[in-house]
Amino acid sequence: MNNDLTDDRLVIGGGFASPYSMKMRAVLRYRHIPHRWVLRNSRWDDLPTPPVPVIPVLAWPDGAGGYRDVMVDSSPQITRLEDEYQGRSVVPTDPALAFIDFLLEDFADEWVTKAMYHYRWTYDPDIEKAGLLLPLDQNLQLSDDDHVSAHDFIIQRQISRRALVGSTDANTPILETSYRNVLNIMQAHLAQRDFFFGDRPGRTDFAMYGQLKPMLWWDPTPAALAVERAPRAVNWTERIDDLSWLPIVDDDGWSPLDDLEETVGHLLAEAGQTYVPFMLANDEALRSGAEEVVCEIRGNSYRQGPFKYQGKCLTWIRESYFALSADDRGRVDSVLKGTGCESLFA
Ligand SMILES: N[C@@H](CCC(=O)N[C@@H](CS)C(=O)NCC(=O)O)C(=O)O
Repeated sequence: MNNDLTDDRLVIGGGFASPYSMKMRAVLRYRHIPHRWVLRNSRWDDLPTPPVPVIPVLAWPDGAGGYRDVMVDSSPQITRLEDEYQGRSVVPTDPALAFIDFLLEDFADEWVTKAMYHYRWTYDPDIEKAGLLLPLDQNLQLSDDDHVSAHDFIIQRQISRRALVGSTDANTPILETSYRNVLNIMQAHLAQRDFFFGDRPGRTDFAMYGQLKPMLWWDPTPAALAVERAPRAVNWTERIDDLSWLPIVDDDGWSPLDDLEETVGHLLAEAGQTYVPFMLANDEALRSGAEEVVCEIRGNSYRQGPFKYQGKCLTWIRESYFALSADDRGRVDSVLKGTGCESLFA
């Protein structure tokens, strides 16, 4: 129960180790949107249960101690915040650039997340750390006995879900290669610019940060790899967490579409070789009712169960692409040409 009826700040309910929670908290901080952070399922959590029980949850207070609305899913959350709050926008003013940003946001949310889940629930030091720390989000005074059972329960449940997101022994080389490629690209990119699309962060920055914070900052196995390969990305992750200090002037600071860093092209090509074949095969499997998604990724076969939400994501990407003016679509096409991403719209 929210006892302070004058507190009309948005509420974000999430967890410290949850990539999408970190993504959305960073957006709220950067945009100077007044908000209150609540650890989901802790004793401060008075949020209604959303239709799908995932985090982060955003909730809008009703001024009477309750909430007038609640929603999940970080991409539509960002879009709604853009409609409701002015200034420090995370959406580029050029619709063609905004589309490229939206596409790479989805690459981070729906593909890079596989590496995140994979590293956390595959290697012993990562499993042990997450198993010990995750239950404490809900209750810092958990008894030692309950801590042991929560540790065991969460480890067992999360490991049993590995295959659902594609973290299997057979897919391991594909996921780990892609993680290393993303690190290399970011190390090179950040040697030139502070953000993916210039001097201010877009949706891709926050989505990538959401997935990289666990991997570069929290989970020991991927973090060690990152310090060695991509120290700039490690430092970048620390910055994106709270960009409330970053000066932003009106709509300034976005790169022109015809002058993007070469490394943005490399990131699109990474998406084109991994996320794109997966999203297309997933869509195909959802349509045909197949039990398994099978696709070729860099000459290896990648398999996992179909994922409904990712079917929705593909629909949203296509809708945004076809909503562009013919001129903007042409400009987008020239950026995507040869990256593999163009197959999404074939
Ligand atoms: N599509 C959602 C994904 C949110 C999500 O998957 N959250 C995970 C944790 S980061 C979750 O709540 N999983 C439910 C569970 O583990 O029981 C978004 O973009 O925010």
